[in-house]
Order: sequence, then structure tokens, then C-alpha cells
Amino acid sequence: MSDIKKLSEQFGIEGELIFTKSENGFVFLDFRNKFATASICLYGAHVTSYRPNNSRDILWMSPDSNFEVGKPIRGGIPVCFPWFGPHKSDPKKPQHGFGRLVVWEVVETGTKLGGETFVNLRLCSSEETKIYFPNDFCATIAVVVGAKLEISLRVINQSNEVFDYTCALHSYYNISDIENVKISGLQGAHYHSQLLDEPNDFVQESAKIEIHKAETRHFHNTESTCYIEDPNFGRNIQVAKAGSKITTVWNPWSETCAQINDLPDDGYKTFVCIEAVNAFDDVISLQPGELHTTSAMIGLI
Ligand code: TA6
Repeated sequence: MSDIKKLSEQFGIEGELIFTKSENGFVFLDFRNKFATASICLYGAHVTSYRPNNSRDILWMSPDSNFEVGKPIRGGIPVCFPWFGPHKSDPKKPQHGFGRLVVWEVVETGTKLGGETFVNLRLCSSEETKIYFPNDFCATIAVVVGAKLEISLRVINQSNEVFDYTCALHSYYNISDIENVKISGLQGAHYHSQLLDEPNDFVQESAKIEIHKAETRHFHNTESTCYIEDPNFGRNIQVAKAGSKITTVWNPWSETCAQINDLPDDGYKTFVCIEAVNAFDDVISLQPGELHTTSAMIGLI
């Protein structure tokens, strides 16, 4: 029996959740319910689309994304785990961890009483993960597709020792034009810019952030909800989060974009990343048996 047939029999939900396989063998879960459509790729537990009814996609996908084992998918919601950014001691280890480079296992699907559809995907430590990260863990990506998209990364320490990890739900939002959107929710927060020599420390003075150049701002000690006002698309995207004290706002702008081979040269114009992060002064330290959950709740208001 093909893996798709097996998955469909075990986890498919008629008219609501189907499994598909792309030409290059990537397996997707495609959701359709009264609220929205959505797609998740098992490679990386990667949400590639979330489209509430009567709206265009909230998430941005690069038309040049690789769907190739060993490379991350560009766009949607990459899951950065068990480290965010470059590995702190070994630059040869993959940027943003290996969570986005491996296939996650489907453990449960279902329909909630309100009609939302959910899936839980799992990645547990193995010989393969121990090449990169020595500790025993189990991570779950739980996604609920409803009037909002809820995504959670839950990590349990299954070893006998304490371990640390960093992570991000690195969402790419689909916008009309980077020069015409405003991001609110971060006023008063301290941030450091990854593009300047570190350490640096700024305060977000204005209520609304406008982006007119490359930005990688890591906002500290904030659990606030952010909003992307996009008058051209006639919508405001709401980005709430839990279990994360760092919010990262990223846009590469033209020069960096041109150097990233899975982004079109003008790709930077139509996305902005607002990421729920645990890193820097918000590293997660888990005692044996302990767990931590990082979540993002994404929708329109
Ligand atoms: O979260 C911001 C960031 O770490 C940037 O520095 C930039 O590199 C971006 O993520 C994308 O990283 P990626 O490895 O997906 O190209």
C-alpha cells in the first residue's frame, strides 16, 4: 500500500482532510472546512498555505522555493528547532536547526466541536537527530485550522539531564507591498538589530513600524499581539503568540533578496516575517520530563 493510501485511511477525513503527494515525493495534508483552506507539508511540519474563506492567502510562499530534501522550504511557516539562527558553536550545522529538514510523523487528526480541523505531527529524537543534537526529546507541531490558524510547537525533555533549545515559528505573511504596510503591537519594546554590530539596544518609539530597508529586528521581553495593516489588500492580519518572549521582524530587502537563490529578486516586496521566537535572553531550559509550548495564532480582524 502506498504511504499516501495508508495515511489517508488512517488519518484522512472525508471532504475535510486529504493527503496528496507532489511530483518530487513531498507529502501534504490539504484542509478544507467551513472556515478556511490550508496545506501542511510533512517535510518540516511546514504550513505552506492558510486561506480563510473570502480572503487571499495569509501566508506567503516563494514561487522559487526548493522542495528538495536537505533544503528548507521558503515561505509559509518554517519551524526552526532546536536552534534559531546559526548553531552557537558549530557553523557547519544547519541554520535554524534540523526541524525544517526532516519529515514529521502524523499522530492524530480530527474535527473539533466547532468544526475546526486539527492535526498533530511529531518528531522524536533518533540516531539521525543525535548527530546534531545529543538530547532525547519529543516535539509536536499541533495545527488547528479554523477562523484562525493556531500552530504550536511543544517540546518535551525525555532525557535524564537538563537541556536548552531555541526555536521560532518563522511565519512569512503575504502583503500587497512592503512599502505600504504598517506593523503595530511593539511600541515601547526594546530590540536589537541583527544587521548592526552587537550588542545594540533600541526602543521601538513609534506605534507603527514601516519598513523601507533591510530589517532583522529582535524585540525582547514582548508577548504582545502584532497587527499588519495592509490597506491595499483591505485587511489587517493579527499575529498573536504565547510561550515566546522574542518577536522577530524580518525583511531582507533587495540586496539580500537577490543573494538568496530560492527568493525571486523582487520577492521581498510582498512578504514580511513576524516570528514567535525563543532565543537570546529567552532560551528554553527543560528539566527531565518538563515541556514547553510556543504558539502563534494567526487570523484576520
Ligand atoms: O529570523 C530572521 C532570520 O534569521 C534572518 O537572519 C534571515 O536569515 C532569515 O531568518 C531567513 O533564514 P533562512 O535560513 O531561512 O534563509
